[in-house]
Amino acid sequence: MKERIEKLGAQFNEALSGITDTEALENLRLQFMSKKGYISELMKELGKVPNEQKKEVGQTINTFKQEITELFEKKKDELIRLQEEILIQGAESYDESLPTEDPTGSYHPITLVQRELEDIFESMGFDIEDYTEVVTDFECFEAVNIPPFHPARDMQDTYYLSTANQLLKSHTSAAQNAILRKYGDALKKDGRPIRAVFPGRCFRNEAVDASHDNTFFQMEGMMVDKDISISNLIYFMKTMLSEVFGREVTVRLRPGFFPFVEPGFELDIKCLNCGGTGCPSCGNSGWLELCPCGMIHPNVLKLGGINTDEDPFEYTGFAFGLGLTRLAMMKYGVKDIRTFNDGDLSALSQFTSR
Ligand code: FA5
Repeated sequence: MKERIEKLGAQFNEALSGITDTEALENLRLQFMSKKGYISELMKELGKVPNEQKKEVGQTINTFKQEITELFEKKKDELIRLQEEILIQGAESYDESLPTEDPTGSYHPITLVQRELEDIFESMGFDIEDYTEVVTDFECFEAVNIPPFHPARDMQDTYYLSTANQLLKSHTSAAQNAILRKYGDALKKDGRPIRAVFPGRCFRNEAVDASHDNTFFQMEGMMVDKDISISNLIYFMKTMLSEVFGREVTVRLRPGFFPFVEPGFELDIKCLNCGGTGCPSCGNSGWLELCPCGMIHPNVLKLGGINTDEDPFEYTGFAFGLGLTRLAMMKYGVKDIRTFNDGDLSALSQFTSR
């Protein structure tokens, strides 16, 4: 038996020294260590060895098994290292500074519209803010005057997370409280008006159609100072729209209910895809709800630390929630909102040069 083990050892070493890839190494391992391999055969033969020699022979087989296992592992590591070196050498021949023949990437149309709007609002003295997509129930609802169990919550079918009190932002108004708190001190101490816009992705459990998606962008805006009125709101909305479209567009302002503004309005734009005759982009109404807005509700200003109960109207302000995705539809003549999220590069890469 000892002789047989020695012979197998020599056979293993010889085979191992000629191996240059992991597949051949695995075959050798199976030859020796699989259920039908040489080691199993040796273990079966152990049964025929006289009892007084069994212990010693058993130990020799185990030692042999251990030795070839170690040699196998060592060879495996060597081969993997070698393969990595080959890959690294190959990578060195890649020069990332060389020009590529692939066409350059393009901006998503929403990014383009968002940047354009940011420039417009920045030129009117607005700060640009970013906000998280996961927010708390307080930020999204309570801070904007929608208490728990209030029926106004039904206006937005929301994705709640299993984490306590968190949800995917259903509207950019979720950042209003943070904005009021961030800029409130400068308003009260230095008289610097709050003027901020904050774009962001919103999520709602919508029945998706040509003008509704479950993931879309809004751009919220707020202005707060002493004596801010509806005229200020209308001026900023009109300026923004004529700048974005580069021409006069037909808008209509009608009353709208949102718990965080009083009074509240719906600002609709006459559908630019059909000229107002009705099409799927505007739900066949000829008008597209684009930018609800209104004068900020006293409760929101109070919760944001701006006014106190003693003088709930010391500061006033307006807020709006522009549908950025719908604006992009109108600006670029996109007929179906789903185009923006379906990842079809042939459609989405057309806008950068415009
Ligand atoms: C709101 O989300 C309010 N937070 C807006 C607001 C802010 C009002 C500040 C007053 C003051 P609404 O649910 O209507 O309101 O959405 C605002 C805009 O987002 C809509 O006019 C529309 O342009 C866009 N929008 C809403 N739902 C979708 C959707 N499912 N797909 C695409 N755009 C949408």
